[in-house]
Amino acid sequence: MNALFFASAFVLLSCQSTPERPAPGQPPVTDPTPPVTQPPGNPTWSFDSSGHAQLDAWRADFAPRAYAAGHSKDVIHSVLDGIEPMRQFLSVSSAPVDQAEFSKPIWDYVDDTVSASRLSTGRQKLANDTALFDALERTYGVQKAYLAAIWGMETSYGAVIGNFDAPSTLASMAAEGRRQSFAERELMALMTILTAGDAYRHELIAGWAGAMGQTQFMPTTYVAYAVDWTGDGTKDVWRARADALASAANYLQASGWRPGEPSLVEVSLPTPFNYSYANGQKQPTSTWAALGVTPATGGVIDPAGIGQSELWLPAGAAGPAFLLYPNFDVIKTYNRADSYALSVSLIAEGVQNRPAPAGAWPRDIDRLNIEEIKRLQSALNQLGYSAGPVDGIAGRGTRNALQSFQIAAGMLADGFPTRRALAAVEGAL
Ligand SMILES: [Ca+2]
Repeated sequence: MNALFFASAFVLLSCQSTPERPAPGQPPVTDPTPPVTQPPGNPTWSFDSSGHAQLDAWRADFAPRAYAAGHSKDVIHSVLDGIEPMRQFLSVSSAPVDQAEFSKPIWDYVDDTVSASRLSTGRQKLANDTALFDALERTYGVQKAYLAAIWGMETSYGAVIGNFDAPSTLASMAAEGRRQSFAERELMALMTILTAGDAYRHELIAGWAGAMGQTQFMPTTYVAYAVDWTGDGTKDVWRARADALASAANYLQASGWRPGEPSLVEVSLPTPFNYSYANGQKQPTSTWAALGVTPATGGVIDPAGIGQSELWLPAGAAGPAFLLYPNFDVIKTYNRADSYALSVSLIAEGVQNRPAPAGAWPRDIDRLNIEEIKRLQSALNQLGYSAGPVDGIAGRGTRNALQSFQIAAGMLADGFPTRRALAAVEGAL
């Protein structure tokens, strides 16, 4: 993904045609470079022009470096011959690349991703593939509802895996420059995949940012975690749903998934409630109970007996409330957005016929646009509440700073950026 990471309350998308599609993690993988000693001498490199000077210049520079890293000349040519400039990274006409950014409230993101059709399809997929999901849950310890939820979120259960050529996509990202070393690492992982015979060159199909297959693995993630569940000798995350799902389960297990535990539990808060407890800090389950925090939809607030959790109010005091457990952070190794982990969690509930969230979103609240969030951040910084960079993204730093201001001002301290909060902060300058 780009250096843009989602804020907890607002989701920043670059544009409709190229939604943020972060990698399944950038895990601490081993260097995918094969330990090959090259024959002596420097081969000469010759490629047909891609028609894009910047891409050609980058390729001429990268090919010998990939060779020096141990990849064979044949494989380097296989990956780099015929690459084309991709407009999501490189301007290919006189029309500028659309980089319009807009903020989107988290409830719109949840509405879009936790749709009725996605839930009903998920239930069907679980019912049709019970044996597979049960076996994956037994093997990797990841509950099948969460596996189905990630599959549904990433590619609508394999229906939308993208149609970009992965080498062209990553080469364009590299040539664009801002994420050059990341993209080059991923390209070398593609070379490793071809060398291992896991896929043919023409099968390297990806989403717009290079993530591949039904569970959207970046190439380095594929090299480190992809699994041949079907036993046919290839890790076909594109066409074999069993390989893709096993690979995702293997990745989640390696990222620290805790078997049998929920990622979150929706709760109800008493009135009045001291919202300053929703500050990103964990509290013991006994503290939540003593404060009057109760489960929103029955059961108990800590069904797995984990012992502590963080209270999260994704839309402030007027919206639903959740206790976050460690698996929430494991989901975020797939995609660093809180909103993504929330949607995966809600889909996992929904495919088990547990409607969530039970609490209503504050759809009519006077939330802030990007310019107003920048004003809020600037004012908080001037007042000595460190909101971090003035970037128009109301992430945790901004919200914690606002909450500190609200506590000092004796206001309802939920850290949620509304016009009323902005007026109070600017009024204190
Ligand atoms: Ca296979």
